[in-house]
Amino acid sequence: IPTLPTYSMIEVAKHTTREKGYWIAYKDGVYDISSYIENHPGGKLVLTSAGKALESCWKIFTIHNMDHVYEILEEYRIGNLPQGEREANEKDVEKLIDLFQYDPERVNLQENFFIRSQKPFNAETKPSILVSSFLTPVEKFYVRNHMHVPFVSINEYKLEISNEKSTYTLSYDDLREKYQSYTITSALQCAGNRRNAMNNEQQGSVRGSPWYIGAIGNARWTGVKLRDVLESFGLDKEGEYVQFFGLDCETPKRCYGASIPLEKALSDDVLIVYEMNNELLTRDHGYPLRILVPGTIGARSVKWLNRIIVSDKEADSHWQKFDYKVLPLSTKQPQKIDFDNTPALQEANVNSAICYPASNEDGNKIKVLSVQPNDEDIKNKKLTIKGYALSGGGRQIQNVQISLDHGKTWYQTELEQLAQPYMRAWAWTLWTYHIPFNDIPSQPFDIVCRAMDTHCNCQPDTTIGIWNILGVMNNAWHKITLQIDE
Ligand code: MTE
Ligand code: MO
Repeated sequence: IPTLPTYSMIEVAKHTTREKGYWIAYKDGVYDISSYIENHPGGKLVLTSAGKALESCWKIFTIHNMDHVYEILEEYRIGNLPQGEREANEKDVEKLIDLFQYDPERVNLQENFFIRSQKPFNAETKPSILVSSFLTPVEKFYVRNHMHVPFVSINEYKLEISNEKSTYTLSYDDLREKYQSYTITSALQCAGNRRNAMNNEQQGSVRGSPWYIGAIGNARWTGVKLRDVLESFGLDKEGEYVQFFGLDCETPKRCYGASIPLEKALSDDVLIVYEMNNELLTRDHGYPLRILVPGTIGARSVKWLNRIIVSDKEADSHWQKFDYKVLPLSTKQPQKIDFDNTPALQEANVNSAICYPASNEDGNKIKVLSVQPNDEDIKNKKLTIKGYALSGGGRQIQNVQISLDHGKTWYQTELEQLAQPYMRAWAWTLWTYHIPFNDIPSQPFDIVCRAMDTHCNCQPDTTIGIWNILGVMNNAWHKITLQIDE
């Protein structure tokens, strides 16, 4: 745009404060996005690229839907970049991509996962694997990373624990030697699990990684009680929240972070974990230490734990304040005010899904699933159906049912679950049902499942009443359509 002045990247780099304004470069333009940031929650994220080229941040975070930002960006254009600066930006991009070169090596990905993004790495477990064992093997457990995987040298590692008045540190060995170890079995599920079903024609599309039903797993977690650690420093008396920050940071001050109420933090089963299924935590799952908040959305179980802060406030992180919330259901363009007025998600809701039969193809793409009954099923003249169910806050599943006529008639499934103390049912439930061939209506046919927890919380039949723009907490009846090939 010839009528606008030309600014170098050096000039752009000086504008990273409220006083000077927040400038960014994108393609061959220079933009002053100060007023955009004031009014848009997503703007806070864009802020990480203030003074830089926008591409340098967004190219690597491929899952963020930034299309709408690019569209409105033109309104904020104040100038042009001189020729040649573009190439310089390109180098910037490369530098940032390098962060991911320290991600762990990952094996058998195609066999175990549907991969949602590589940088950052996000992969969900294939459905048939979910129901093939009560504990999900570590190498098949879903991975949800918002950034690169930080590289931790254990000798230098220190966990910082503080409140406003005092700061303490623990080495990895201190933590393992000074506190008693505990093991619990607990499911971990992303609040965005099953999000893709909220992308539908009637209701529109939602933001975020398009998970099918596999952003979930169930494991044994070993560590020390967060309560024991807080008590040992006298940090259990004051404050309303406990904040956790990871070592994965976009800038030194913007690290992954989340918080939970102090009361939950002091409850029996919130752990600082070092082992998953009796093996040291792997790097993708938070080595050397992560938090496990059972019964609560996965986002609060912070990996690569760096700091614990007892505070009167919730964590001041993007993921606590501007994500993982069920925004007012009519909201299509989230505003800061929506986020400020909506509580951060904590406890999970009741949910279930059909995982078998399944195919190796991405569940999101299958309209009709063709199955060949196995020999056992042919002999018994029954088709075996399996899935998982779970609820939040320690509530046990009391039943899971399936229907072949969209909810008029229901069949009770057999449950595999652990005996767990009241309100401490953290593990998931696996369920099985054998459909007599005679009960199968004309083909192809739909199967839906639904679960009820011990507090009689039920799943809604469709997404109609629960659709939300961030696509979180989808627990509508899960439906698959089958065609039996004989
Ligand atoms: N902790 C850090 N430091 N960084 C992250 O990106 N992702 C969170 C949570 N803890 C995340 C994190 C989210 S949204 C989920 S669902 C779980 O970790 C996923 O844990 P997993 O990758 O071990 O399955
Ligand atoms: Mo998540």
